Amino acid sequence: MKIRNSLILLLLLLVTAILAVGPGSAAAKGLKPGNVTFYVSEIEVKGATDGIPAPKTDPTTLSKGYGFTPPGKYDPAKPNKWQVSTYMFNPAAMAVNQGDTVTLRIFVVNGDKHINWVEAPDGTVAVKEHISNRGREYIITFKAKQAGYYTLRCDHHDPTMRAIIFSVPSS
Ligand SMILES: [Cu+2]
Repeated sequence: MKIRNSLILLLLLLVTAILAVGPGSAAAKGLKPGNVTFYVSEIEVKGATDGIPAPKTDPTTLSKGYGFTPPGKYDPAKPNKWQVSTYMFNPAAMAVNQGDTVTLRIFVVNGDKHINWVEAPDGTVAVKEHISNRGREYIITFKAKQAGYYTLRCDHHDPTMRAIIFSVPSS
């Protein structure tokens, strides 16, 4: 009986803890809008192998931003070697509170050119389009007036190169 009561108490504590930190909780609602800064890298992840046979992937059918270099085209000296690659933002998911002033300090690690902008939850432009080049840091700021998903986008590698900034509703 003691063990059962202890388990019930533990369960109640767990539920209370989950409710206390959840996005719709009083704790989240009590937060005042502030300034939030994220450091975001623009990176390319790639990998090549001749250790396994290449799939029959047609690179022209892949989503833009995904790359597949088939055997023979990757390295003529190694006819079985092939490569896959993708461009991405890191981190690709962030969270802020509605009303926060959001600063993204974006560093371009890979890719000579990206075309970046931020889309608001209602589809309007939160930050205008600008070209980003490798080796430079770009600082953009916007106020998360709306609740929902802001999207950091790259038109050059869309739709695969996107990052979500979730604006948690203030009420
Ligand atoms: Cu890009």
